Amino acid sequence: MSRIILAIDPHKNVEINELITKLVRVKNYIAGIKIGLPFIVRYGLTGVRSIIKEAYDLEHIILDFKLADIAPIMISTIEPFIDVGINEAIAHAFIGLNGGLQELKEYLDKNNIRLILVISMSHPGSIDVIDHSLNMLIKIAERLKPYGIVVPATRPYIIKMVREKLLSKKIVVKIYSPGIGAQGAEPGSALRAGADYEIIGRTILFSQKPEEIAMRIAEIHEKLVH
Ligand code: BMP
Repeated sequence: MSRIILAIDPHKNVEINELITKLVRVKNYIAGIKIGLPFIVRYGLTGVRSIIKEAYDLEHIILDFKLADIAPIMISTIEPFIDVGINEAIAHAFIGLNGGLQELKEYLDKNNIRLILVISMSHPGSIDVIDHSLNMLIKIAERLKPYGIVVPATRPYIIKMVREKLLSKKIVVKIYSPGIGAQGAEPGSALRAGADYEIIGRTILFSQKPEEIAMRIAEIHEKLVH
């Protein structure tokens, strides 16, 4: 079973139809899609509806605004997307619970949308800032019990550490790991470290043969998950 979450981030002048065509070509090899600001600022709500129309039967349809604001503003940001067919949304863990994530989670729960929290990021700058607060961010996850967390494939030791810490508290969350391919991590490496999904964008989306790449990665995943 594939554990690929396809990050559909358009580059420069790409037409939405090209992205939709690519999605259709790789659909059999992916577990879900993730759309975020680059997609939404180009194609708007209409574009979101068109892409979800092609992906509605996938298990994970993720809206990635990496929300990081006071609760009413996060809720107002996500509200127009509640009925378009998304079932997961990403927010930053570092904003904290009271006045932030607590209220956001209650709102998402009410609307049957699962919350995913960013605990650490895949770029090197995360080591200088976010990762210093890793223990605190893990505590946020322990208290809020989101459906999932984002932990980078570029630093598999963090995936392992976070998974062990949460398991020791009997907290089961899905771990989504970006950083495969274009950012340097090998396909399968995050799953091996304890992740549930690998978020992959450019390596598949910008390839001339997206289905071949997706199929090869899905085969790697199949050997790793039972
Ligand atoms: P790519 O495979 O093209 O590098 O894309 C990675 C995707 O994962 C992008 O959508 C990006 O927003 C997301 N992501 C990331 O790269 N690092 C993080 O720490 C968190 C992310 O959500």
